[in-house]
Amino acid sequence: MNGCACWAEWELPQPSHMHVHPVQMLFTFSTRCTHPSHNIVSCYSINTKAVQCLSTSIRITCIPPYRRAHKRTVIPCLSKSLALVPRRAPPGAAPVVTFTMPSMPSAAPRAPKVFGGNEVARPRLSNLTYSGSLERFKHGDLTPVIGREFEGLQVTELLSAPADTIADLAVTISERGVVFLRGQDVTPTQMKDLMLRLTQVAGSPSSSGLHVHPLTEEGSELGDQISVISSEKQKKGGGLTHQLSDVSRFASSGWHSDISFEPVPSDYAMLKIHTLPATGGDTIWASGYEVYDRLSPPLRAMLAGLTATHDATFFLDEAARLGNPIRQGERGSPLNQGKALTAVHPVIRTNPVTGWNSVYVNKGFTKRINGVTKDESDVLLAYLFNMVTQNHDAQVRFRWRQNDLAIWDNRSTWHCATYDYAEARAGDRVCSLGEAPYLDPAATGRREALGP
Ligand SMILES: O=C(O)CCC(=O)C(=O)O
Ligand SMILES: [Fe+2]
Repeated sequence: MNGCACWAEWELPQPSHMHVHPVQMLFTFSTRCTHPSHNIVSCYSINTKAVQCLSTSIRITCIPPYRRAHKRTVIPCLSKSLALVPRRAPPGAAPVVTFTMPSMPSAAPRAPKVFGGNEVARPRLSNLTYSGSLERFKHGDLTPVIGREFEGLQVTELLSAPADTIADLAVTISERGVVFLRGQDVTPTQMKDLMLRLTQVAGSPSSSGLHVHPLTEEGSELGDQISVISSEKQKKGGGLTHQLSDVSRFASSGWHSDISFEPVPSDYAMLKIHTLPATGGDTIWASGYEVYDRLSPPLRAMLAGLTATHDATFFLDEAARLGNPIRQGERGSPLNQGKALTAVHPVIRTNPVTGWNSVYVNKGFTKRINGVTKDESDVLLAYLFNMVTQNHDAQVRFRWRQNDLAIWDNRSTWHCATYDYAEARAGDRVCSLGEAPYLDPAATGRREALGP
């Protein structure tokens, strides 16, 4: 059904107060949305058995007329009285039961009913709205499903911009997957500042900050939270991804989503490339929303109940080989510490900013789908990885110019570097941490949410 993520739940009177006796009799309850943009009645059919089963609660899903405008609203917005009327009652018949729902504070944060997630790292906001503040900058979409490029928008300007501009940036990145800002005059410290603002305005948990990569050396030149991306470093090992230590001759072996081996992985990442080969060194991103949308409903339903184990034990080997100790203290979240670079996450993940589902396994770090046999896991993972690498119409390839900067949403995209050059290539990367990954069972894919 085209239900949105907007829902409200009230405690119903005890079943004894509800004079709903006839077993299996169908009822329709309807209620009017009081939110200004939802002037539609939402109807649901339930039977008495279902009422009795639920006994103290009913869940109502709202189908709004303006899906785009509305889908970002999370305030419980249904009217307070509810009447249960037998569906085939004679015209004018009185409701079988009428009751008034206890009022709920409209901004009351409710623990979402989700699969996965963690109390310590839940998103503070969901379904952000785009206010249009970035429209004044020259921009264009690079493909229909992923990537938007801006010209003339400087990170330094964003640093002093009002919060709704930063929220618009977050929505744009989360909807388009990756955003490119050409020609940036920005220092690593300013990159960190913007990253912190972005993640906070986008509603990341208060326990999440900027990531400290387990391979970042203590006292490193640009600080703990900047990772230096460098072809020279990569040649020696110790790069952030393990493409060159991998024996595969497929360039696509490097597809990954940053730091998914952490219990609280990245929401956003920012990379500026300042040193470039004459040609080559492009980066490719792919849309996790689009891959989710291309799965059949039965496969989606199966994957929605599964988790996968993400593992970066190879970083321990790399660190040992280089003689560098791994960072075992808090790596940006109290949930990310210690030596075990491994985490279990839902295979399908909801992005809190857009409310859209994405596939969340990646070739770089995901080793095993849990709860199925190893053979099934191998087949499923190979299939999902192929969906990323073989659907070039779900990808965007970016040709860097000096000092270009990319910001992407790691919850709903993958990316892959291209090692097709001999000269030096280098840049700085910052990664912020979001929420512990979760799946909201009421969430839909991007295409369904946007409508035809
Ligand atoms: O070097 C690149 O193109 C991408 C590096 C990367 O994976 C990252 O910055 O997260
Ligand atoms: Fe990466």
